[in-house]
Amino acid sequence: RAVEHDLRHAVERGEFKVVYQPQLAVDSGIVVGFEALLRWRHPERGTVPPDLFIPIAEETGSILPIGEWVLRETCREAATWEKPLRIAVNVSAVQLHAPGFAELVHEVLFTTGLAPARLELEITETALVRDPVRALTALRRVKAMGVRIAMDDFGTGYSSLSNLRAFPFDKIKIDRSFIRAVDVNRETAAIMRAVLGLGRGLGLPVLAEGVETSAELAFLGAENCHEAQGYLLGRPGPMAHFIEHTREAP
Ligand code: G
Ligand code: G
Ligand code: MN
Ligand code: NA
Repeated sequence: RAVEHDLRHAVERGEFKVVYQPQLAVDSGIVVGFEALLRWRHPERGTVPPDLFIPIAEETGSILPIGEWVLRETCREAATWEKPLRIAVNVSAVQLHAPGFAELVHEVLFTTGLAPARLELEITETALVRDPVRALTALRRVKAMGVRIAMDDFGTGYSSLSNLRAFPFDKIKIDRSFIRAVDVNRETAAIMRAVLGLGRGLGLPVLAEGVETSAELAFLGAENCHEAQGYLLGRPGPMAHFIEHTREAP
């Protein structure tokens, strides 16, 4: 496929960029960090969404140089921010299982000078199932450096609960399918309360993804959800955009 070939050269051609989406503390409304989201500007196709190219990059292995580029780019950028906010970076299963992943994280932190505690790696449950022993080893090694680990898309995997127990997560990111209409849907609200209780019991902060309405945000506030992210609070954008709007500037 043409996309495969183009992906292999996209890093060196400078076709990728990172956009940032703010993550806010629900009680204070203060921005506490940003999630880095990859965008590919293809010379003919225009902007290709990650849902489309990341699976291909994982299949062909080009996710390794791409993932390394994202990590380096975001750590370098975050190290220049005035406020020491957190930067969350998505890590694919292929990266997590590749030999040398922990060494790469260590080297990027050293080279960019970013404090390890400011880096959070977002790992989906599906990234853990391929080779759980190997995944656990890699996660323990990055955690030992002081890097934080968030479980991404919580609730959509096969064994969310056992994964929470088996892996050293620092945060639960609840999938946006559980936030939509949480203020009016009784089942969704019951699930959200249960997950928030789970987070409290385990001592893990919970972030709600995909918050789009103020009624959803009000529900999260009333139920003491720690953090939120979504179009209501800020769309993914270039860092320059946040620096101009001083309220969110890092
Ligand atoms: O930004 P958007 O909502 O289009 O992202 C779609 C999907 O692509 C999300 O599941 C997100 O986690 C994933 N994604 C975005 N950026 C990256 C990245 O840098 N690496 C990996 N592995 N996944 C990413
Ligand atoms: O899977 P992950 O959580 O990494 O993906 C984040 C994706 O969710 C990004 O592609 C981002 O653009 C998207 N996203 C962020 N906020 C919202 C929102 O409020 N609504 C919807 N539908 N998508 C969102
Ligand atoms: Mn994510
Ligand atoms: Na997610």
